[in-house]
Amino acid sequence: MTKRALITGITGQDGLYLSELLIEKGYDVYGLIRGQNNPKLDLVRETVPDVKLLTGDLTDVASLVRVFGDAQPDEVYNLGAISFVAYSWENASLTTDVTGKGVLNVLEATRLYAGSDVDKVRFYQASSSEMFGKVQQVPQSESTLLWPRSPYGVAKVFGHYMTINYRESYGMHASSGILFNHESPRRGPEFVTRKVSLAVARIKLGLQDKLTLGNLDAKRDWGFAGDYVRAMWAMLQQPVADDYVVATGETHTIKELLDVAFAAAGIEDWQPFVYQDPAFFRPAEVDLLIGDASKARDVLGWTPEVSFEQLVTMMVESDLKALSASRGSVPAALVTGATGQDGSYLVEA
Ligand code: NDP
Ligand code: GDR
Repeated sequence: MTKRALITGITGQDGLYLSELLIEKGYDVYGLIRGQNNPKLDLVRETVPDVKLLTGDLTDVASLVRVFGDAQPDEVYNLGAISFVAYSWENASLTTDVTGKGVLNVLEATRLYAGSDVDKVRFYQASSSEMFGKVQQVPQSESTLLWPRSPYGVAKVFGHYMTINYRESYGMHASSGILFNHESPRRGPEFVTRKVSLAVARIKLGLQDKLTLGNLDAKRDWGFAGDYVRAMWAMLQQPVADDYVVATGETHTIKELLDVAFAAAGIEDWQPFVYQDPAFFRPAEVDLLIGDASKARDVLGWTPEVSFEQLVTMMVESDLKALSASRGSVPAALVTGATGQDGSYLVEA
């Protein structure tokens, strides 16, 4: 029988990669989409046209109950969240509602949907290496003490323990993937890897001459999103639910990211282009992330396939290609009298 999966966060980076993977495996995929006119709707329809979209919001438990009734899922992947760490200080309460309590809402909708048959559905929670926060132990594993350093991290810790609690309280097949940073050409431009790859491409094409960043000494364990969604799926295929760290085991500074990204565009020295601004520093930083994914390797058989250098080069090349294509396809026009009535309508058109 065809398996059915419900994904929250369908418009995000991971939602798209996971949809592609599940469709390739023959699943019927349902995606939760929010808002009356989500700007990423067209992107989802173009990238994964077979996904069926259902309207709802992580903060609205009634909408989730309805969506479960419509999708009748065998597997639920809870990827929806306010996921930008820097933003979480500015909107801590909203982040707590969506990234934290949103998990409880989906767990509760899952429990109600399953009723007395807990084996009816399996649940995946998108936990994060941001939960480790202040460095206690290197590399970080499933048993490392959690010490979150941002409102986002605190909200993720809530979701993580709530997932474990539902597993222990109700016997639900609820697993939590503690994923370290993973990136791709689909990464949002607010995150540092994509901010850098876009800027490098624009600098190369003469569209920009300056890249302003925050802390260049932070270290992250960066992998490829396409590799990481395989681990999510593998967790839900296990006979027993559990928690797994998913990481490459390699760490790099932002400076090393700059080295590889600029080199990928044929620019030897990034120093003349890169500036620092305190506005991009965080009130509290996670200084060092490096994950020990040996449990995922041993139990799930998971290993990453794309290296750091390949990942960063892929992102720069993708941005160069897209920017070159869009530049080539937009004709230039000179409008005299642009401030007048007709001129301003013409400029707008
Ligand atoms: P994105 O930021 O790309 O996507 C987040 C998704 O959440 C979007 O689809 C967004 O939809 C949705 N969303 C936000 N608010 C709500 C809401 N109130 N109701 C329903 N949906 C909502 O994240 P990623 O794809 O990168 O990450 C997926 C998950 O994995 C997130 O939970 C993230 O915190 C977690 N994670 C990510 C890591 C990474 O390195 N990428 C590492 C570890 C964990 P909309 O279009 O409506 O805004
Ligand atoms: P992170 O990713 O906070 O690890 O969260 P992000 O790319 O935003 O930051 C990584 C590191 O880069 C430093 N940095 C900058 N970051 C951004 N965004 N912009 C800058 O200009 C800049 N300059 C330096 C940051 O200080 C930080 O140390 C991501 C998200 O996907 C989370 O949802 C996920 O849970 C974690 O990864 C694991």
